[in-house]
Amino acid sequence: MLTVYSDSHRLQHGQSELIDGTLKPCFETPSRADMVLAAIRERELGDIIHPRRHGLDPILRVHDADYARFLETAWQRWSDMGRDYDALPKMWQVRRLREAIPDHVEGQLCYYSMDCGTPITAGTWAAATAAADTALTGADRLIGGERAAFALTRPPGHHAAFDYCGGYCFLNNAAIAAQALRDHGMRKVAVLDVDYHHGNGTQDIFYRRSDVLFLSIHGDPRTEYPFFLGFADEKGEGEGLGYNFNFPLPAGSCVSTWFVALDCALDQIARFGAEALVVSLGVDTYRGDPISRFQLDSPDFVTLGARLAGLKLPTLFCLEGGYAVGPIGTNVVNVLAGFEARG
Ligand code: OKS
Ligand code: ZN
Repeated sequence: MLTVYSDSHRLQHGQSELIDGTLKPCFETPSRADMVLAAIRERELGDIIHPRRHGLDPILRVHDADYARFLETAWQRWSDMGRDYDALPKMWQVRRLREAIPDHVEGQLCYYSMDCGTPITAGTWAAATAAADTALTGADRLIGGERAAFALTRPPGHHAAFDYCGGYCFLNNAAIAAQALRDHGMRKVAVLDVDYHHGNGTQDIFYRRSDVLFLSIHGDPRTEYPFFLGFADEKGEGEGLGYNFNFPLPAGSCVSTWFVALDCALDQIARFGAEALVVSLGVDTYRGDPISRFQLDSPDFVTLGARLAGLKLPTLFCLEGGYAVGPIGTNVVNVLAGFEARG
C-alpha cells in the first residue's frame, strides 16, 4: 500500500497538556509518526511519497475561514506578547456567557478550543496544513484509481470541528479528504472512525449531510473523552438524519464486543452504497494504550484490516490516535497489511 508522509509533522511538538489535574508532557508526540514510518519501511508495505501542497481551498470546504485564520496567526500573536511557551486556553465559553468572538488572541484561544490538551506552538499551522495535504494527496490517489492509500497524518484530525480545535487536533484531515473525494466526483463517501475516542469533529462537519455517512466506534462518552458528544441517539439532522451512527461501548469492553460493533458499522456502509471509504485510524483501542480502555491486541488489528477490505471500496486511511509508542507501528501496519492480504 502507498503511504503519504511529510517530515513537517515534527513541527508540532507541544510541551504539555492538562491531564488528571496536572500539566504533563504531551502524549501526542513526533515519535509516534517516527515509529509508524519505521514499521512501514521494515515491513516493506510499499512506496512512501511526499504530499503535494493543496492550499487553503480544500481546508475551507469543511472549516470556518475565521477559525483557519486564527490557527494560522495564533502563535505569532501569542509570541508578540513575549510568550515563548505553548499557547493553551484557560477558560471556555460555557452556557450564558457571550458568544461574540473576542478580539484578543487569548480570548480567541479560549473561544476556538475544546480542551486544554491541544497546544498551539510555533510550528502548529505548518504541521497541521502538511497533515491536511498528506490526506489530500492520498485522496488524489484514490481519485486516480488507486485501491487504497495510507495518509500518515500528524497532528491527528478527528476532534477538530468546523470551527474549533481539541483532542490534539487542529484541521480535520479525514473530513478534508472525504470532502475532496466528493468534490472530485465520488457521490457517496463513508467515514468510519475506529479510534478509541468519538470523532466529534467529523460528526460535527457532516451532521446535516446525507452525502457523507459518518460512523464511530468508541468508548462511551458517559465516562470517556470527549464527554459531550458521541451518544447512540445522535443520528444526524435535517438532510443528514439517518446518516450518522455512533457505537459507544463501555470502557473495558472486550475484543469480541468491539468486532460486533464493527460488523454493524460495515453493514451500514454497504447499505449506504458508499463509493469510497475514509478510515479514521486510531490504534488507541490497543490494550496497552496509556489513555484508553479497550482490549484489542496487535493481531486483532490484522483482522480489522481484513474486515475493512471486505467492503471492496477505494479506501483512504488517516492516522488518528494511539499512544503506546512502542507498538504503534506494528498496530498500524497490521491494519494496512491485513487490508492488503484480503485485497
Ligand atoms: C486533554 C485531552 C485528553 C484526551 C484526548 C484524546 C485524544 C485522542 N488533555 N483522540 O482520538 O486520542
Ligand atoms: Zn483517540
